[in-house]
Amino acid sequence: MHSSGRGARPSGQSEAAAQQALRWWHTARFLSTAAQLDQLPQTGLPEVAFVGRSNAGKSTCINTLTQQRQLAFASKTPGRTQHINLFVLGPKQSPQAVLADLPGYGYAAVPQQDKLRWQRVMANYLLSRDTLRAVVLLCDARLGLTPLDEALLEMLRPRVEQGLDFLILLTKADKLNRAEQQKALQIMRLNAGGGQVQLFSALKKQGVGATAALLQQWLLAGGQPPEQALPPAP
Ligand SMILES: Nc1nc2c(ncn2[C@@H]2O[C@H](COP(=O)(O)OP(=O)(O)OP(=O)(O)O)[C@@H](O)[C@H]2O)c(=O)[nH]1
Ligand SMILES: [Mg+2]
Repeated sequence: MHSSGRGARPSGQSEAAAQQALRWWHTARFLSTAAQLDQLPQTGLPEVAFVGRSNAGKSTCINTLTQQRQLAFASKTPGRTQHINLFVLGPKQSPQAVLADLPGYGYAAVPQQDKLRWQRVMANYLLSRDTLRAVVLLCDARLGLTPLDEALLEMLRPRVEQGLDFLILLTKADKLNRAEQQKALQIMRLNAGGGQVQLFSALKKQGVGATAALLQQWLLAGGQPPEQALPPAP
């Protein structure tokens, strides 16, 4: 992704692709919620998971991408919602993809037992959800990778090697000046081991179109056309 700087203006073509992708993200609607893996529906649809530390900006990012104010709830007590929430994307009659919002990790006030339980659910999800096509790791641009983020990257490595797409979003980029943003981007690119990195600000709408277009491309690439994913009409 090249147009990650705040001042960089996307070309006409990528601007059109971003607009089209944003219209697609806007179709997101709630599908289901689950506290455990075996409660998640098998949708057969390509899925993208949003993960990251509590307070990294996941809910805000999902609401910004989908242009819906309250699709993902920004919780008042961080780290307390230990559920996987699924949202579906695409036309109503022919859903095309699923967005999974995973609870944030690393919130200090969560009891140790809950933390361990949650880490197990998350590891299981990331390693065994067979429709998982892509993962977005959100990370505060000012903080960079924390040890828990690094543990998550390590856990994902085998799946990335098998073809899982992977994007690190540097959130709250508006808190950094231009030079700091470029530095954060460079450092993260070194750490991302070849994975994609994108500066993102919900406040300044930075990186929104580019992220929407990239994830849509990943989710729909090689996927079945929606007609074929549906059972035949009666
Ligand atoms: N300045 C700035 N603040 C942001 C941005 N995105 C999110 N925030 C703020 O960061 C805080 C946390 O955002 P959330 O979206 O609730 O974070 P979360 O990752 O969903 O947190 P959990 O649900 O606890 O895991 C909120 O106060 C947001 O307003 C951004 O782009 N810029
Ligand atoms: Mg949240």
